[in-house]
Amino acid sequence: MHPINSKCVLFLLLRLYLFQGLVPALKHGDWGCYESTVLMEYVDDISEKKLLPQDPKEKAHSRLWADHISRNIVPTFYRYLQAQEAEKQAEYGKEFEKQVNTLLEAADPKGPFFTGTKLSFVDVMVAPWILRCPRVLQPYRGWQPPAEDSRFGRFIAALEGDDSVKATTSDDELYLDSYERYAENRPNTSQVAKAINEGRGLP
Ligand SMILES: N[C@@H](CCC(=O)N[C@@H](CS)C(=O)NCC(=O)O)C(=O)O
Repeated sequence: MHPINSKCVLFLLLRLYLFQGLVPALKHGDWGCYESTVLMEYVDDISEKKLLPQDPKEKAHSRLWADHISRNIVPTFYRYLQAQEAEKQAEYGKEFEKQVNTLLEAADPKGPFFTGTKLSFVDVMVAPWILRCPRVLQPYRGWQPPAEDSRFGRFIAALEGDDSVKATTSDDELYLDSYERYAENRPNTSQVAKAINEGRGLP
């Protein structure tokens, strides 16, 4: 592609995404892209240390469960947090727990991570939502931590103790502040909140 054309394409891509107002988006040299799963795969492709398994079937297994996170865990997290009636909060709280357990049933039984002893692709995809359990769901929705020796309890401890996860985790105040508007289901809060309220798929 002619350099001027590639710059135009990049500009349009970033403009388009900035216009949509969603993160994450990535600019790498003269190229840019968005959508968290796509970006995760791109970063894995250009990294020496791989997070996705190299065996094609194991790789497909990880992709399948990364899809479960986007399709089920993330929307249920928001439904649980945005629900205002106690009955709905209880219903979505159970649904959220069910979706996390479904993921963990597909994981390596010993773990503590999804594919075994090392942090992998699926762990990185789900970590932000698991970290938000004690930081957001517990204060706003009374989420209860699982038993420490359960598969979920060991999974949380492993994620919380991982150096890469720690290096990319904000302080508790920022989580509380950022998610207050979702917990109160304030109107015109975000595109994600609007999609949940309208029963649509997430952007
Ligand atoms: N499908 C997109 C969704 C991105 C997304 O929902 N981003 C949220 C932050 S985690 C956002 O930008 N929210 C702003 C809004 O809802 O207006 C992805 O996976 O990258």
